[in-house]
Amino acid sequence: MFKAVLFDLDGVITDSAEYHFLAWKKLGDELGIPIDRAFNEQLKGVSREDSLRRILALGDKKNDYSAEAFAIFAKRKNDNYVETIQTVTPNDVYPGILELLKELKAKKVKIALASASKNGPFLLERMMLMNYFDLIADPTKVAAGKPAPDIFVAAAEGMGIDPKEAIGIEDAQAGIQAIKAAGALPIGVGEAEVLGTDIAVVENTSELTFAYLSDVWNKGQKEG
Ligand code: B16
Ligand code: MG
Repeated sequence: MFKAVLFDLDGVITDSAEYHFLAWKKLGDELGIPIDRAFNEQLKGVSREDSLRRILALGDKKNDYSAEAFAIFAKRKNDNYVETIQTVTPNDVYPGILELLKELKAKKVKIALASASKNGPFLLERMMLMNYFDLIADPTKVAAGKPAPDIFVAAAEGMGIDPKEAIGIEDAQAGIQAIKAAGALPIGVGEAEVLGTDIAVVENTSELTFAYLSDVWNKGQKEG
């Protein structure tokens, strides 16, 4: 049986992935770089700075700005994003997530946050979920962001658990890659066409019950 669940935040626990998208879109419009939802899939799970690099590359403006301008753009996006998440409440927790957290606690399965976001702790506080988490991996302390495995490895090992004994839940292509690279078992939230047909994917977080996770784990163990 799995010993831990490593949660992504944006797009898994709540709809903040949409706010990230809108904030990047606003900045993109200001820079004359249109960002659509298809391109946004490449930004999900990716750090603020790496996201901005990808956006500038998309607009062929990679070498157009100084380090100071780059920092100002990143801050402007974050200020905009932070403004939109001020009103998040426990009602914004995605369906089934609170129930899953409670079930995991009851079964003594460890729970960690493996989010790339520096705003993760603030959002957990707003949703009153902080107490469920045994550990919040610090994205500023890992050498490489998603798709590198570092944040998932830090989340599992920080709780004294081998990543191979953990399930990771993600809504991003970069995040699924990171979970696989860490050696944990991935479950995707979203569309199989986007996240991969080789892994378990749910369309809605209400499907993420303890029974479902156990089922995926047992199948994964047999196949692996
Ligand atoms: P911040 P996750 C990621 O969070 C988001 O998916 C991504 O869009 C964002 O750029 C990244 O966090 C950094 O967030 O700018 O708030 O530090 O999906 O890993 O929970
Ligand atoms: Mg995410």
